[in-house]
Amino acid sequence: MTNVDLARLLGRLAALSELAEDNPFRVRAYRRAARTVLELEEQIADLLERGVDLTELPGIGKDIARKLATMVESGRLPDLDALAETVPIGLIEVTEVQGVGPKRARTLWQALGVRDLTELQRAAERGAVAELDGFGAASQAKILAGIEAHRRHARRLRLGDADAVVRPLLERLRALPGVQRAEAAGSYRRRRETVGDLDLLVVAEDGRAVGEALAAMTGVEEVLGSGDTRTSVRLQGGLQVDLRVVPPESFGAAWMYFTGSKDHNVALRQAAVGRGWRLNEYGLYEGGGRRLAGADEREVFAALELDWIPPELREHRGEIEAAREHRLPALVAVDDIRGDLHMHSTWSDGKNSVREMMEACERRGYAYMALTDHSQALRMTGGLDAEKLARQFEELDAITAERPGITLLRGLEVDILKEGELDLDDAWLARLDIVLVSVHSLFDLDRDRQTERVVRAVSHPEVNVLAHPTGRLLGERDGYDLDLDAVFDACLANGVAVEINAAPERLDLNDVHVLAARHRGLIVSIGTDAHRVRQLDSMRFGVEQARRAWLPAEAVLNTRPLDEVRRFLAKGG
Ligand code: DGT
Ligand code: CA
Ligand code: CA
Ligand code: ZN
Repeated sequence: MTNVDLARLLGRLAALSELAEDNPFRVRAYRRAARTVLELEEQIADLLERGVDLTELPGIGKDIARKLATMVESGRLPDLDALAETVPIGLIEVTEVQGVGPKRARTLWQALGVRDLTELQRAAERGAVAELDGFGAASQAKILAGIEAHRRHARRLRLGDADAVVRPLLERLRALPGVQRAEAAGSYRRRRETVGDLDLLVVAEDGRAVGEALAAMTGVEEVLGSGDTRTSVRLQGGLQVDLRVVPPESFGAAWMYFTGSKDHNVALRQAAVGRGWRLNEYGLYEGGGRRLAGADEREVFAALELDWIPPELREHRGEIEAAREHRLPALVAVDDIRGDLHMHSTWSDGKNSVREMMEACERRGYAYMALTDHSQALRMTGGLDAEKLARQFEELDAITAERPGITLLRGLEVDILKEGELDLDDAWLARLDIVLVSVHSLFDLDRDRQTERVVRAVSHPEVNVLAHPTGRLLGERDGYDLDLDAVFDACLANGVAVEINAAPERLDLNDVHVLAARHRGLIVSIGTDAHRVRQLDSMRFGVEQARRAWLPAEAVLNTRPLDEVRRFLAKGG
């Protein structure tokens, strides 16, 4: 069980306890513990394995420590199972609907027998909610809208999780007899950070057979609909898949249409209409009906006198005008990356040794890498103080002496302390090749104080990169309240790069923030924050978000050759 799983179970326990009208202090304690777990850098499972006493963590007492150990051991939380006998588990989702909350959920359950979201929707649609004391027609309408919104948001899957499903699924489809082509479209192809549902396109002789094969695949939980050209299924874990079978002469047009985005499509269609033509998912047609293009995307773009637009840019942010004027940027690509500037080793909470991380980076063909373990304030991670750093340097001297293949930059991910002070003294900061700074505590400070804190940290002359600048965890935790404009200004004034943290649960900065950063002229560093060798693979997720922000390779620090990176780190340009 990961920390996210553990926090989710504790959160559910808190919600059910509250619905059961349990002691409010206990409810609060569960919530607090869930947050502590979520904000931890190191996995609870690893802490337990090392024999760390969990009660040392803030907000974790003996009782919750025991629960955590049970969950890690068995994957279950018996108290939650017991409570679920008396309170319907589906009510938790009801409490999450805007305008409901635990008190009202309890009322809806006891007065109307509502046990889950669907039952609440039915009760509201037949008008029963409006008749309850303290509800009324307005609040019933609000609840219906809330259910709709909840369904829209709560069901989005992180891109990284979608990838794990989609890649094997496409392979299986491509291996089916009679399938000529199978591709993903939609937000997945545009590499949005989360995916609502998955849109797949297939060229095949027998559409029905492909649909049936999809429906029969392992991992498919429910078939929502099927026909000759379209099949919809829901996978375990909730992702909905819409598969469409298209004729080869329409494939390009269909791929464009279902890749979207919707706003991009609308603008593109207007471009066709402007010439007296028609563009839809079947092809591009002259007014008289003569077909101009359709089989191939590039052919359709070319017929419209547009350069081909990479899917990541199809968000209606000026890409069509840029394609017309041949000024789309050459977007950064994974192959442009020459090094990874954020990673951890067993010196703090990483799972692989420095040597293993170096070998893995060398295998990737990187010219350089930065080792950036945590600083001492993150005690649970075994963060480094000056004394430990000195010992690390000795090991690094020995390793670099034997490995000429890749350059190791000596770094640290230095914690930003309460008032923006740094968690290492200046003399040691000066000895590092690269200094990352980041916030790992006091997420709740008000906007002004949080902003001041981060601005002060990046204004320190030894700082090079602001790592995971907003602190958000996708789908789990919003970023801290921060005036990013002010932070960006301070970074620019001090020669500090902002990070795209490529870990799929972070993607921080996001695409929109990166666009803003780039407009200000900031340099972006893409770092994986890898805590084990395998996570070095996350680089591509960071690159994809950079592409969504229109970044060319020059805007990304770690596409540059080593001497230029060193010059940047020395604040010489
Ligand atoms: P998602 O699934 O919420 O992450 O986002 P998308 O972009 O994958 O949206 P989805 O699955 O509803 O539709 C896939 C694509 O199909 C969408 O990006 C554009 C196209 N599309 C869907 N509905 C419409 C529409 O009403 N008009 C136009 N022009 N295109 C549409
Ligand atoms: Ca979709
Ligand atoms: Ca769809
Ligand atoms: Zn980190």
